[in-house]
Amino acid sequence: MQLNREQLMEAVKAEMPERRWIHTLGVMETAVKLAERYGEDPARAELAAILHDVAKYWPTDRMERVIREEQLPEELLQYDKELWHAPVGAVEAERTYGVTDQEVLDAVRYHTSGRAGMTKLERIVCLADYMEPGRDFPGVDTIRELSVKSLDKALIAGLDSTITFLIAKGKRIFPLTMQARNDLIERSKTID
Ligand code: DGI
Ligand code: FE
Ligand code: FE
Repeated sequence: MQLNREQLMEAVKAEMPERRWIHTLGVMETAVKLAERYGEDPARAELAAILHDVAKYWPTDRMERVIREEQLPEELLQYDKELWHAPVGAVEAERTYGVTDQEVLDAVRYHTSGRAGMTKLERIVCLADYMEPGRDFPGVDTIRELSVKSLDKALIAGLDSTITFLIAKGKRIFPLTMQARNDLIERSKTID
C-alpha cells in the first residue's frame, strides 16, 4: 500500500486513541527539529515518528504472534510487554504501510529499547519520544535543555530516567537498554 503523507497520518491516527495521536504529532514535530539541528533528513525522521507507536494498542496476543512468526528476538517475551510495540511496529510499517527504508524501520524498531550503535536517526526518534511537548515526567526539562547541546547526552538522561523508573518499580531491564546507555556514554566521551 503506497500512501502519501496525509493518508499515512490518517491511517496511523485510526490505530490509536486521540491522546496517543497528539503524542505522535509531538514526536513528529520534535524529531523534525532535532533532525534539522543535528544534520539528519527531516522527512525520514518525520516518517519514523509518524509510525513509531503504530502497534502500541495492539492486543498482547497479536504482538506475541508477530514476534514469533516474524522471528523477532523471542527474548522480548520475557521482558515488559511495553517493549513489544516497537519491533512489532517496524514489521507493521514495512508490511502494511510499505516502508522500505531500513533505517526508518530500525528507528521504529529501537525507539523504546535503544541498542548499542544507534544511528543518528534512531537516536533522534528515541529522544523525540522522550521530550515531545506533551511529555511531563521528572527530569524532562533537563533532557530538553541537554538536547540543544548534545543529542547523546540528552538521550543518556532519557535512558537514565527509564532505567531509574524500572528499578523503582522492581522491573527487569531489557539488555539492549543497558547496552544503548553504555555505548552512548563511551561515544559521548569523544564525540559531542
Ligand atoms: O510508547 P511510548 O509510551 O511513547 O514510549 P516508549 O516506546 O519509550 O515505551 C515505553 C515504556 O516501556 C516505558 O514506560 C518504559 C517501558 N519499558 C519497560 N521495560 C523497558 C522499558 N523501556 C526501556 N527502554 N527498556 C526496558 O527494559
Ligand atoms: Fe513507543
Ligand atoms: Fe511514543
